[in-house]
Amino acid sequence: MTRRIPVIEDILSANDRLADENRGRLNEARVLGLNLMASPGAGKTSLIEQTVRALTGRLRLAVIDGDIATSLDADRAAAAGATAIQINTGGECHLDAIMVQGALQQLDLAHLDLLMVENVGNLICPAAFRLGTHRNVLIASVPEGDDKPYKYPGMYRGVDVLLINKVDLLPYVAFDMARFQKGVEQLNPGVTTFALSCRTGEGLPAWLGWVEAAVADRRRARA
Ligand SMILES: Nc1nc2c(ncn2[C@@H]2O[C@H](COP(=O)(O)OP(=O)(O)OP(=O)(O)O)[C@@H](O)[C@H]2O)c(=O)[nH]1
Ligand SMILES: [Mg+2]
Repeated sequence: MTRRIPVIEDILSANDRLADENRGRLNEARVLGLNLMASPGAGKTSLIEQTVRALTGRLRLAVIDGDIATSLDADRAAAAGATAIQINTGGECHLDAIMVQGALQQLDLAHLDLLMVENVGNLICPAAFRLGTHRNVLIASVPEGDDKPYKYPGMYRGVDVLLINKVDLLPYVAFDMARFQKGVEQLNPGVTTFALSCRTGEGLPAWLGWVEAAVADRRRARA
């Protein structure tokens, strides 16, 4: 008889150990790490671009970009002004702690305040693998539909911050905000939520304020 579940548990616990090491390195340098997760095309890189443009000069930022192939997203983050490292997963549907560990070795953490990690676009696998970052941020977007909390509960349950992006499209898309928020509330009551548009800039200041406050908390925290 095969023993499949213990193997999966071993993989996850090995990943957890590496995630703890990553967390230790970030804590030592007092760098806030954010793990940005979302469906393909929800606006992860757009949010990174907006955040980098708004906070460069106030914070020292770096980006780790996870994708199956290409350096397109890291190129966008770099063009916006961040130090950016691309991880190509070679087909894997999520980042894991060892991939992030390799990228951290290429960064001068002592001279950073904020590290944003763009995970591979999907709502399933990234939720299962801790990276060592401090906060999980989920970017939902209006065109995806209001049923996503119901269909992908694992992702919605485990996040610390929820962004609802592309609110500029609300007049054109059948997205029932009340239904969406009811689903979120059942899974993750009271989760910090910001509705915004990376296209128009609506709602971005509240997100940027949250980021700056979280960075300040991290810098005050003991290593
Ligand atoms: N209308 C509108 N379009 C947006 C908004 N944010 C992002 N987009 C567009 O959505 C598309 C996907 O945005 P990305 O930022 O590349 O999305 P992503 O989540 O990084 O995508 P992957 O990395 O491929 O998973 C682009 O065409 C963006 O211009 C928004 O607030 N409103
Ligand atoms: Mg992207």
